[in-house]
Amino acid sequence: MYRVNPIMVLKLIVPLFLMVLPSFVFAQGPRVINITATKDNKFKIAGEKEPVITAKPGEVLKLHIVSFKGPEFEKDGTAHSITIKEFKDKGWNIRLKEGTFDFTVVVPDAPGEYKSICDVKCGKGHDDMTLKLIVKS
Ligand SMILES: [Cu+2]
Repeated sequence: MYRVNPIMVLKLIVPLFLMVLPSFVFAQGPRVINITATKDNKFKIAGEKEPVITAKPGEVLKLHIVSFKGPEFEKDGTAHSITIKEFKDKGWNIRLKEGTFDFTVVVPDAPGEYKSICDVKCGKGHDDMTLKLIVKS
């Protein structure tokens, strides 16, 4: 009958564990960007004068968003959006209700400047409710 030798198993598992261990110890979460969607329909980004996110190609970001309803919103309560046309299908079409939310996004690989618009009619200021994503390495 075949029996598993516990020593053999240890000899296999211990080196594997030691190889994988540093990736746990040194693993850092994604960089957090603190964003506020204000009730007068503006995006504010902590630490920035203008609503600009600067990131490296392929960087993973956690967008921590506090969102307030403007004077107008959609029937289902959607208040604003962060929508970058070019990357709509890659997670850059974030629909915001009122509240606090975290979204994890991946920055596009192609360096450049991308404009995010709000595609929810949120009232006065809506057309200017933009945000800029600058991708550079
Ligand atoms: Cu809007």
